[in-house]
Amino acid sequence: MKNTATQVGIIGAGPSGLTLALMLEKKGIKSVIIENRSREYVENRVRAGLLEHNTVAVYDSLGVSERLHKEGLVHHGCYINYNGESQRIDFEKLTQKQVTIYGQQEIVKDLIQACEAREIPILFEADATEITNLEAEKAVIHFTYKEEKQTLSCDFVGGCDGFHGIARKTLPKESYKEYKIEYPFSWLGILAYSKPNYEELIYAYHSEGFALASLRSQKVCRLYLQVANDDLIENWSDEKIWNELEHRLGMELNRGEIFEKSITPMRSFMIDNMQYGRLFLAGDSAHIVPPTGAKGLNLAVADIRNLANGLIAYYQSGNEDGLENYTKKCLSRVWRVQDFSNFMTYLCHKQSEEGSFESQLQKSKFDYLTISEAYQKTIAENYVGLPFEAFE
Ligand code: RFL
Ligand code: PHB
Repeated sequence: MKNTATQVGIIGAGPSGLTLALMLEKKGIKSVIIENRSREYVENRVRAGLLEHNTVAVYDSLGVSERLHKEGLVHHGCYINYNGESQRIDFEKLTQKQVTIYGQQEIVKDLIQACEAREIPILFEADATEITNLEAEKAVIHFTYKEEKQTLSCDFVGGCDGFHGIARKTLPKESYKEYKIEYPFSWLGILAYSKPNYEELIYAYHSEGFALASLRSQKVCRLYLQVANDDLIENWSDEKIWNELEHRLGMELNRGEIFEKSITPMRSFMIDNMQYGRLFLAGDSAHIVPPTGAKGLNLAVADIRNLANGLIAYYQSGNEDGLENYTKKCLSRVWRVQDFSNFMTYLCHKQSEEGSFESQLQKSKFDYLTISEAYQKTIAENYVGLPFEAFE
């Protein structure tokens, strides 16, 4: 059995783990990343696409945003539609801020490349199985790498291993309370080689269900449809997907080859404690938001900023305040993002029969949006991302 040591052991090479490693490296703090998937798998996993200005600023400060600025698309507004009526939310006018469209897998590629260049070790296909000694001087991550059992001893563990990882399961059950909503609908998402014939994202409520038109570039569209939780991808031919998207969005689309399609359940989930002893959770390991607010990756980066600042203060001056208050610092933002993501989900999805009390309230919210700049501003400032400082 091989035993190694580092300052911060990180489980997971998603946006959380990679960003943490790079923030620490900038201040000379050593880390090792343990990732159970292959590099190819991680770099091609299709997920998020929308970055807040806060997230872009973090990547600028890490010197990893050159390609993001070259290939990313800056958006100054988006549309919210309701059965054919349309309201633009003007981010620029309402908040003087923008968002950037850039695929999560592209960020992950850029971050892995930067880790490589800065000699941060990433062990791919290394499966973390247990975290022990959380209350001792050194914590230990147990993992299997190339069929060999190994350990990594470290001062701290970054539990950046997503919703299905081991970090959250390692927290003592009595140390947290869990909150969750499982929505009665899912998203069928596609990527297609076609030129988008819309310039900004369109969130569309339709009596037959929600649709979202997004994009990745001038050649690739990213589109989503609300489907039932028990629906199967086999039920959706390419033709049926395009027909339904056009119907719900109320516009013709440039159809092209669909090269990725999958169904994702929608849930809100969080725990109200993100640390125990030497273990700190960040990103999807601690919370999931439904994607309607485009917030999951952005929230992960906000957690990581708090964790990195706490670790840097500890290593630079022995000050443990940032680490002790880590959960508290994160939770106020997590609750805000949970509320916004839940709000956008209920605003845009078909949940009850048209004409019911709930659906009339939903329509009334949309009508209010068309007459109130204050309401639009509330949506815009959450959507582009409230400043980090607002939660400090
Ligand atoms: P990740 O990306 O899940 O990474 C966790 C990593 O840990 C590894 N792992 C392990 N490694 C070693 N040992 C173990 N035992 C391990 N267990 C797990 C996994 O292989 C993985 O590589 O979590 P992280 O880093 O916290 O990042 C979170 C984001 O990925 C997520 O929040 C976003 O993708 C959510 N999301 C969106 N976020 C946005 O900010 N903007 C968006 O526009 C947006 N759109 C979306 C989304 C998520 C979606 N899906 C598919 C859930 C759209 C969709 C459809
Ligand atoms: C995406 O482009 O994948 C995307 C954009 C906005 C969302 C969710 C996903 O709210």
